[in-house]
Amino acid sequence: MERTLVLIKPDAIQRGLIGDIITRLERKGLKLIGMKMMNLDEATLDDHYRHLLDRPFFPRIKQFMRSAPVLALCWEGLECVETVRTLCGTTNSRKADPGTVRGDLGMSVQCNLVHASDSSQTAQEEITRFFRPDELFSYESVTDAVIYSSDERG
Ligand code: IDP
Ligand code: MG
Repeated sequence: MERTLVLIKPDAIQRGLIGDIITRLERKGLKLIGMKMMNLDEATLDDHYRHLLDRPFFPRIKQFMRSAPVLALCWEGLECVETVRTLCGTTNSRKADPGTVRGDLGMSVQCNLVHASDSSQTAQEEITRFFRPDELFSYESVTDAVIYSSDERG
């Protein structure tokens, strides 16, 4: 099974949307294997958003991401990197599809409620950035037998 990293961003924390966002991912059938509230420091954000270093809005997103704590979540599931990206919706919340987190709950590009890893490789890097190994939990999910077929469970 694949793993991915989700950050519930400061706007969602301020708006009281933690429960709504986690519920969507739980109800989808994903397994929560790590959860941690934290204040992000400059160095972590420089690393996490280094693909945007040259963009004019880079200082603004860092300031936004430090305006309140974030909730870091690690989820596990079959092809869950792509599945979670789909559930989050496109970056610009105004254009995100209805039914997605951003499409249902947001109006902004910057304040778009969630971060989700964009590839399996990025997910591994990001999980390591936000969680120590002992903060991730390996356990049998009793519902996997009805969430997946036997061949999908492997
Ligand atoms: P993603 O979160 O959908 O993967 P990225 O391009 O990786 O999008 O950008 C990271 C974050 O930077 C976005 O989620 C959003 O908060 C912010 N961001 C991206 N593009 C813009 C922009 O044009 N203006 C302001 N903020 C932006
Ligand atoms: Mg991204």
